[in-house]
Amino acid sequence: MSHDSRTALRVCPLCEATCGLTLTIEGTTVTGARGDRDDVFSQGFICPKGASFGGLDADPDRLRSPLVRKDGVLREATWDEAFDTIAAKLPALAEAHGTQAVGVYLGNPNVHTMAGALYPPLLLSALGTRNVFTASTLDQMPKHVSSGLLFGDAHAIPVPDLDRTAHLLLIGANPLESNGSLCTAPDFPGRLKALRRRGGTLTVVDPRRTRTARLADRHVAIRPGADALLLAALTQVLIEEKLADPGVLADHLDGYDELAHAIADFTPEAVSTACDLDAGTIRTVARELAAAPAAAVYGRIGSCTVEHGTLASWLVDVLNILTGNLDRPGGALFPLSATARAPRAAAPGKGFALGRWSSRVSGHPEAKGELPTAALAEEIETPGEGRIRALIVVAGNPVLSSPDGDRLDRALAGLDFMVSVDPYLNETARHADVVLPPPPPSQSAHFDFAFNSFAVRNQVRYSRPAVPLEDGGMDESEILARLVLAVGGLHGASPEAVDDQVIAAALTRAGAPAALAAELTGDTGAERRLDLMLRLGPYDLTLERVLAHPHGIDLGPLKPRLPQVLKTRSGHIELFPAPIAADLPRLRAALGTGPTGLVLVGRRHLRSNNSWMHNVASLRGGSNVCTLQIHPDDAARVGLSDGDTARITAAGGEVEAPAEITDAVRTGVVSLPHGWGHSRPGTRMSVAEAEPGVNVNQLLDGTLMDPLSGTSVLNAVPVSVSPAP
Ligand SMILES: Nc1nc2c(c(=O)[nH]1)N[C@H]1C(S)=C(S)[C@@H](COP(=O)(O)OP(=O)(O)OC[C@H]3O[C@@H](n4cnc5c(=O)[nH]c(N)nc54)[C@H](O)[C@@H]3O)O[C@H]1N2
Ligand SMILES: Nc1nc2c(c(=O)[nH]1)N[C@H]1C(S)=C(S)[C@@H](COP(=O)(O)OP(=O)(O)OC[C@H]3O[C@@H](n4cnc5c(=O)[nH]c(N)nc54)[C@H](O)[C@@H]3O)O[C@H]1N2
Ligand code: SF4
Ligand SMILES: [Mo]
Repeated sequence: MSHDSRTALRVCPLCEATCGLTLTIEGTTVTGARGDRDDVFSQGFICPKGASFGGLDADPDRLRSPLVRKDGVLREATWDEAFDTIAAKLPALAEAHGTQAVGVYLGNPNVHTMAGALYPPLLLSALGTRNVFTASTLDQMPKHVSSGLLFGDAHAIPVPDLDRTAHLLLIGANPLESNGSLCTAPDFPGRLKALRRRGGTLTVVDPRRTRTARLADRHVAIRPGADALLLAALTQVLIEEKLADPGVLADHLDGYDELAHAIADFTPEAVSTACDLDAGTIRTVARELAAAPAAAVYGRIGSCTVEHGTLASWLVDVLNILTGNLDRPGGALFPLSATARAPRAAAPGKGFALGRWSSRVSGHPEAKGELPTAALAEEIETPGEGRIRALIVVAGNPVLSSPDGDRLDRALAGLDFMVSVDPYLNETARHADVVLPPPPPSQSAHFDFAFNSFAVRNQVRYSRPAVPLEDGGMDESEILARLVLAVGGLHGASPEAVDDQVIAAALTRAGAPAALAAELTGDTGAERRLDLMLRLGPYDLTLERVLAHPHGIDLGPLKPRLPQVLKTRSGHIELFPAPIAADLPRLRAALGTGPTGLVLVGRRHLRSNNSWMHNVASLRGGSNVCTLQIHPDDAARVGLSDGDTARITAAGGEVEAPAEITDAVRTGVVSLPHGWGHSRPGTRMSVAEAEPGVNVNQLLDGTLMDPLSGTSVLNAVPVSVSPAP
């Protein structure tokens, strides 16, 4: 360590695990990152992405000032010019063409930033548009819908009690690469190993023999897309063999008899062909689940971004409920984060409504106020009243992350106006008229509003910026507050006024004295809002107290919270809600289906993240490559040798990638990672462009989706593969 170097603590924003980092800083540059051993939650764990924090932070391709398009060319501009341009264009467009003419796309990193949690809701209400699209309909929307229907609250997502469970049934997730999702658990791998060490068992359902599957007692290599059938059969076995025992939950359940009746024909024998699993294995998995002293069923991407994503997500919790594991230690529990609203007494709620409105062109029902991202392109392209003419993208790259990027790319080129809030000029932002770059993470404060509510332990940590904001930079909270003002006709007003308004409204809603506003501490509007949420939250905390604990405050293991969490109209868990019942015939129709050809699944790599970390040189190479994984039997049948260029064709188009022959994928299945395809002109990601890979989502035409949630089918997609000519 040189003389003028110092350290600073910072929670890592790069995945859902939220590890505490100790950054080494020379001057204003982050030169190193290691795990913070004293962090109350992560206790020193770090992965290669966290260790590359400095490289990512200092990436020379990061934009350091806004860009504004003049005469067709994006040029560096001042913040005033950027916001003046937005204020001159957007309100006028909405005035001329109606509020629906402005669309919004919110990408994944919004759940990783403070600004992304605090300001997008204000942006949406300032705009008043229903053309709201997010990465959720490429991801976890099925889980929100199933939780909404079961518990009356789309955000009430139970998480597996990893540290105390005796049995984990893990479906379509690969936490050894992803480090976990909708289950915030620093050192997920270590927690799985600890489960095995204490005599617990791990079953992994995945068409690939992943690193996670290799750790398991049992790997069930299911045919992709068939998980809802498997889960229905597990449920059927529990009921038929009288293994279902909801225990104390029985008092809070509606719909058990209807469920039992509806599921009766989904026997292991009936689903066996479609799942390509033998019936005996399915019965064994069900019996082991029922016999475990405490067990949790947990499903992620592979169970969500599929044709029956909502049914699979629902059945995951049906299994937790029927085995009495929901809401009990060692099972699946509802976290209570430090910024959650303090719990009220249990009482019936408003319930969860789906399809309150529909998309204009194809009539897709909304879910949680959102329309399917796969429908964004047609909403821009199709003439008529309500056509999207302007788009605001915050932290997103749908040209690579959603189906048929070429079509969306063309649609974006036809917009009247586009704003992108992004540190990179990526494949999507290249179409923007104004690009607003947030500062690098070292210069930003960090609080996990989203992930604390999915964490396997209640805890709270807050990091102030580790390095002062660079000259000419603007904090993302201020960027988004100014954007709210600019679109709402209040351009030029103080961004702090936005926060003051929110604080006043929150105090009124909570029935707290307005004078409390004056007691809030914090250097910024965002900090004062955090302080307020902590004070109104369930643990009687303040910002000051959290700041006094730089390694975090442990708030203890997850505790049972039922029936208080329930917000259904009945005040009960609605085990067999009507929209689910109406979708079940579609699953029944799938009983008869079997493999007809190759299907495509995705994969993630530990040293990458969706579409935006391919620009960090130190994370590239090795197995972090865009190859088509194919089983040796399939490779031989289609005539591919290892390293040959394979042509993959599907409904949305075709791509070519090197074949990687491996028996880690089961027969009948091929795998390509997503987030690649950095070959479009006009971007500024020089490292990524050098070895661009291909965009797997070009294989999709966007028509396949889970109808209840509007989530795109990204896994179990029919493809054909041949050697490239
Ligand atoms: N085939 C296939 N497609 C998939 C998936 C899959 O498994 N298979 N996964 C899907 C999933 S789960 C997701 S979440 C989506 C993700 O889809 P998106 O959210 O659309 O895309 P990302 O690649 O996460 O891009 C995020 C953008 O945010 C920017 N960014 C990074 N940090 C910040 C910040 O602090 N502030 C701001 N404003 N911007 C920032 C990055 O530069 C990047 O441009 O992709 C989906 N697409
Ligand atoms: N390193 C890294 N970490 C990340 C990300 C990243 O890109 N890189 N992305 C982050 C994001 S946005 C998210 S949402 C999470 C996702 O976290 P995970 O859900 O753990 O994501 P994946 O690693 O894609 O694992 C999905 C698994 O599902 C399997 N699968 C595919 N189809 C099926 C199917 O039909 N049935 C079953 N049972 N399995 C199937 C795939 O083979 C794969 O192993 O990861 C987050 N963390
Ligand atoms: S596991 Fe996730 S949060 Fe932890 S260091 Fe790696 S990227 Fe950061
Ligand atoms: Mo995601």
